[in-house]
Parts: sequence; structure tokens; C-alpha cells
Amino acid sequence: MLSKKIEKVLNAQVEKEFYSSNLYLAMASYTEVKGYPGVSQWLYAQAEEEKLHMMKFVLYINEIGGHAIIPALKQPPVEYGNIKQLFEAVLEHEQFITKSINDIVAACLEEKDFTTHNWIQWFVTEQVEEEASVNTILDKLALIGDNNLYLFDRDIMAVRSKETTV
Ligand code: OFO
Repeated sequence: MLSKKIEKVLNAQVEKEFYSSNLYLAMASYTEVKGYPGVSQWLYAQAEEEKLHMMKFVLYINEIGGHAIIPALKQPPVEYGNIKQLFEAVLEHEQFITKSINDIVAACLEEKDFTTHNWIQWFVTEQVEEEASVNTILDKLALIGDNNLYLFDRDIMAVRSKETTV
């Protein structure tokens, strides 16, 4: 039985995942026009993955008797500075998402919703992987500095967390 409180936090997460997808899409477009095809490909793939995350929430909410609400689009920023600043913004966003997932876990325990608690564990693990892959990218950027971004751009697709499916 889905409580109103859990339905509400799950729907809030639909919006956050949708925004994640649009944020990475905006970053992909920005890096594409700035001449970083590899970074842009990484971000386009990330945007698709976030859309799958959103879909997972939509399908789960409806499956357990709630009503998934599709939110309005919020426009992400247009400019993201240099490549390092952009990936720092990605990490910051993923940390925000991790906190949000952890808050859902806490709400599930409060409400004794062990079904959703079990279901959300996939996202707990996913956030560890997502933060780790962005941290790896930031480590590489720290090593190479502003030189050699050509090679970084060429090789970045090797640093991807696994693909997900709904
Ligand atoms: Fe980036 O994992 Fe969903 O938001």
C-alpha cells in the first residue's frame, strides 16, 4: 500500500530525474558547439540514462497503485564555463541526487514501506557508480591540466557507468 507521503517523494524524484536528463542534454549541446565531440557524446548518453531513471520512477509509482505526474520542463543553464567547471557542476548535481535518494530511503523507513525501500536500493548503488565515474573524470582533468584536452575528449567514452534499461 503506497502512502501519500511516499507517492509525493517519488513524484518529486520523477521531476529531479527529468531535470537531470535536461541538464545533461543542455551540457551536451554546449560542449558540442564548443568543439568537444567526445564530452558531448558522453553527456548525450548520460541524458538518455537519466531519462531511463525517470521512466523507472514513473512505471514503479503506477505499478504500486499511485499516479506518476509528468512535470513541466525547467530550463537548465545555457553556459557551463570550461570543461573542468562543467564536470564539477555534474558532480555537484549527482551529489544533490544522491542526497535526494537517501532522503527517500529514510522516508521509506519512517513509513515502514519496505517494498519501496527494497526497490530504491538499485538507485542507491547507481549513485555510487555515477559519482565514482565523475570523480574519475575530474581526477583525469586534474592530472592533465588545460593541456591535452584533445586526447581527453577522444578517450572520455571509456569512463562510463554501465548502461541501464527500464
Ligand atoms: Fe545521475 O542518476 Fe539519475 O539522476
